[in-house]
Amino acid sequence: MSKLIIVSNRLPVSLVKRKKGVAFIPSAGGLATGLSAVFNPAQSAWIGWPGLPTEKIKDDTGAIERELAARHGCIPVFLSREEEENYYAGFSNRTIWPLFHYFPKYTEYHPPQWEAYRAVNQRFADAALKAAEPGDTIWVHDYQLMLVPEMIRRKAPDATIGFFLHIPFPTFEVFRLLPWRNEILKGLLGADLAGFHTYDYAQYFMRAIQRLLGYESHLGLVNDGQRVVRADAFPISIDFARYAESGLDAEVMAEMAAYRERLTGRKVILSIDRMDYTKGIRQRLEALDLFFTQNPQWKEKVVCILVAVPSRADVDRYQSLKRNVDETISRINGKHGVIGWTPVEYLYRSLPFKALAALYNLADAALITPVRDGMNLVAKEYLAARRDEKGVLILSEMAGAAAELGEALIVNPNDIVGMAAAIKEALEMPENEQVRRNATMRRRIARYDVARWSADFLARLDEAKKTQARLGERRLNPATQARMLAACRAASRRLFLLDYDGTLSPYFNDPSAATPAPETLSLLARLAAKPNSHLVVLSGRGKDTLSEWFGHLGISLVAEHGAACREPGMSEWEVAGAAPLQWKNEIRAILELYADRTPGAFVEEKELSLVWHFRKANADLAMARVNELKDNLVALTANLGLHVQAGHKNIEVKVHGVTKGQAAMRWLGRGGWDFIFAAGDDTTDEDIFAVLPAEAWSIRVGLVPSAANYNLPSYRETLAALERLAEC
Ligand code: GDG
Repeated sequence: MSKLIIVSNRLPVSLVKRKKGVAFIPSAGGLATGLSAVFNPAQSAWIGWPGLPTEKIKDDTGAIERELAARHGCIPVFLSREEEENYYAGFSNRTIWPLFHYFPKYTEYHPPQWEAYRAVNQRFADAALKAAEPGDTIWVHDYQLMLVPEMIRRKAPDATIGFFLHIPFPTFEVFRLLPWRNEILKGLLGADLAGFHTYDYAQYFMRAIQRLLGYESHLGLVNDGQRVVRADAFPISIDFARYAESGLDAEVMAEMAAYRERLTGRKVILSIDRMDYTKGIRQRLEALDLFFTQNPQWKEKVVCILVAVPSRADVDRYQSLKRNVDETISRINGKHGVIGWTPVEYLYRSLPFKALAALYNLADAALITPVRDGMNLVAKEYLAARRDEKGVLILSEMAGAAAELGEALIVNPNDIVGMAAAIKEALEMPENEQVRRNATMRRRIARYDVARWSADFLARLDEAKKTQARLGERRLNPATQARMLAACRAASRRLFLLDYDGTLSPYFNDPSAATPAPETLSLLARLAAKPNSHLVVLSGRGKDTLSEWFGHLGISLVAEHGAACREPGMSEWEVAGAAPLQWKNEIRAILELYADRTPGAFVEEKELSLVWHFRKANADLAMARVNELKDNLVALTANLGLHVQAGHKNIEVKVHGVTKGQAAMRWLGRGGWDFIFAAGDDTTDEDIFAVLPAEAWSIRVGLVPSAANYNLPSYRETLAALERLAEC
């Protein structure tokens, strides 16, 4: 039976040192609580670090491994103190965490820590490879393990790998600050499905790929030329029933009663987070301070219970944050408090679940105002716990949860005045309005709980695999290639129709850099020299370039996507039609205007066409301009007998009816070919595929849908296939 293998930095249980040996306790934090709810040890395995450095475990590792496997379904990856310091406290929490939460000032860039991150990621990947059997699904989690998908893929090319990021994926301007940004993106692209909490994060991820790696994405599918990877939003949720039922638990009720007695009728504002600078605890305290200053009538009538769970205490930023929070709370309590009333009741520790549930159930408002948060589960847990649908959620717009919880009082966590006003509004909100808002949000969370979230992710992963399989079936595989070679060998007249850029050569930013390699020229010469064979190179390039590159090979050439042809023995190029070209002045002026407004774009003039190239331009700006330009051109060209065609990072305006397909008919029309091979990577090559007889061997380079019979991932595989044809 196939199984699910979860890979995350921490296991759902953590090792703690006891007087006699070690013990296991449930791990804290959003990822552990979220995933534990869907983890079934009978059908899954969980790989992760158990939380104590090897130095503290000494020689007990074998026993720990056995106990983790038998009692928890877990496989440990043991880390030394040094690995923990460099990979976890270092690169993960001093580089990625602050940067991805928009704290570039806190971000440190240390090459040795990056090396440690890589080495430890490799250890997690090796553990996953060891545990996985064919048919298993590997689900890698979070920012500490972003290289793992690619590391697994390298050794297990067919593995099913999902990745989920629990923190925000930042915008390009922030992400680009990372010196190792390309490696991180390539690491993630090893997955079949990359999941994020919100649509925005998924968009930022695809934008970064486009800008940094140059891979296009369409409808959430990223194509790196070899594989198609899906990126999508899956807002993580909670175990709704567990929280919804918590208020019925006798122990929870007893806790609530005890709290109520001590609170002597005062209202409660609840604040719960890990002690982290991303959670906006200081700003929240400033807002409380202002609230009490502006609303003295609320003094002694309300208390804020602030729970801060110790976190990453070995990172200095967290130590200084803790000092700062301690001081701010003392200041506020000193300033506003009176004997018998302390405005902020501060707990710096992790509470048992039942105590937490009691607080959720009795709080009149929850003040959740992170300055940046991937999702924030506390917000959802608070709402879920309230069977009475009462209580007011004050939520930061910078939390991923705000995308789903629009009925909350949404605040900007940097707006102290706005937050103070929201606290007042929450405390004074009529109960029927509280219920109206919460009922809607609770229904949403109940429907999309954590079980649905994980099932949804895994179903999409399955679908992504199927999409790949469909594209894979169209791949020119070795068996089909063998049939193709046999057909080529048996044929008496062979025709080869080949595109150049992207098909026989990679793309370069500077088009003039794509001069054919000597091996490619030799390959074309050998193909052309095969007895009874004819070779045609059909390109969008101009006559002069093609003459210069291929003129000496004795092959046929088609320039400008069909505008001009030259066969061996012809002294001149034959130009298709001799249409008057006045249109060029008008169109050129528009294209030049757009080139001036788009740094990096330029206009190329050809015999029968004008081309607007944007491969060197900023991709976002170019996309905006392309749409505008296309609209403009379509309106202008409609009555001029012109055709606007989008190519690979260009837009071409040309005389109607001039296509590579129409040019290919010059040879196809002569008939008598019993082996036809055509390859191209561009939409302009689809015109060739469309006019080929059904039995032709047609190949679209790049894994995209096409009228060709087969696909090959890149020009490399195409050259290899041609090499075999030349030899046969
Ligand atoms: C990361 C992302 C994303 C808190 N205090 C206690 C306690 N908790 C539990 C809560 C909740 C979890 O810890 C915290 O989850 P969050 O989502 O709020 O925050 P992070 O830990 O930063 O989680 C976050 C999450 O991953 C999931 O993808 O939402 O954006 O940063 O479940 O209940 N639990 C107990 N005692 C406490 O005192 N028992």
